[in-house]
Amino acid sequence: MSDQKSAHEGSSRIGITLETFILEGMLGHPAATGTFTSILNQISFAAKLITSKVRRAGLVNVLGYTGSTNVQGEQVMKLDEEANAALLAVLGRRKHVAAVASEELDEIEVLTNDSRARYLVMMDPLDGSSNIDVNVSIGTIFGILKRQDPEVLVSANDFLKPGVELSAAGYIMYGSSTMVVLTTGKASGVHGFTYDPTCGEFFLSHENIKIPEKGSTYSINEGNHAKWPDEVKKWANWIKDDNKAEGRPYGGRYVGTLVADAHRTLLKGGIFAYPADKKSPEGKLRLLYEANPFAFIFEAAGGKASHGKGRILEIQPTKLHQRTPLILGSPRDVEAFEDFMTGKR
Ligand code: P6P
Repeated sequence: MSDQKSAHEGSSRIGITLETFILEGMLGHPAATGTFTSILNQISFAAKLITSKVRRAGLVNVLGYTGSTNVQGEQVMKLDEEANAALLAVLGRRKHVAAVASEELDEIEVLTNDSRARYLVMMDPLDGSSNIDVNVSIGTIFGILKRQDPEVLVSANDFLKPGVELSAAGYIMYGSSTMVVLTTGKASGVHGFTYDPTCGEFFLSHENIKIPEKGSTYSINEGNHAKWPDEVKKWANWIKDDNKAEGRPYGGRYVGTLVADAHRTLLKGGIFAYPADKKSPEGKLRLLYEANPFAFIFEAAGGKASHGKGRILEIQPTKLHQRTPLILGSPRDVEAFEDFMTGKR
């Protein structure tokens, strides 16, 4: 066979738009179906709407804690409520999504019971809202699940599926630039798209993200040290030990926004951990719309996602807003954490 690659085969796809990437089936099945393409395009449209609000947050009085009115005297919604409203509005427009489970809503929001609505979306519309007022990166997290039986009225139970059943997952990070990172699973890979505000498009910037086997950074809120179980304290001391042969101590990095800490860990390797502790015996982070989407993404990128003693994606949910311990990262680093949690170390 000729070793002369065609121009297209040889050339990188960096620089094509998110829409082209999906429409040309590069995100694999089921993204290549019209319905799914539409949902992903709607989410990227919502990302543009939210970006514009996030970038102006400090100017139009849309701050994390204000309940005040803005300069026009309008009642200001908190940015997370705005993000929730924007996502519900765009997802409800084309009747492809039957219902949404959101961190902002106690119950699911039914968008339509039309049998053509084949998908469900779980989401954290604005993760890290406590960081809005100090201009630190925040984000949106989403998972997309196939509706079991479109002939049956949708209910909260339809969302209570293990994360292995997700059709797709992704996040939007509102950082120094706005990025969408998404996947439909290991076979299609994990891909990042960066927003160019001068033309209003997301361009492929990080094709086929793969997490390093092992990293050199750990990310945990050390302020919780006194509340951790002894196994976590032992791991935290070990990771900081001076052992050059084993690449320790690891560097500490902690933003306090899951999307930012997870994104850095995905790109650079290492470990992010929010274990259970005396204050949060079930863990702090939410299973359906924080842990599962990131676990799906990390496993698709060759990483691991654990609750400390097993896969996040195998947890059988029982409640919409249930919490879980969450450990994300390079395979070697998550395995080491699990060894401490199971007493092997
Ligand atoms: P702590 C933000 O409030 C959040 O939900 C996640 O984005 C983040 O990882 C975590 O809480 C930070 O929690 O207790 O360290 O402030």
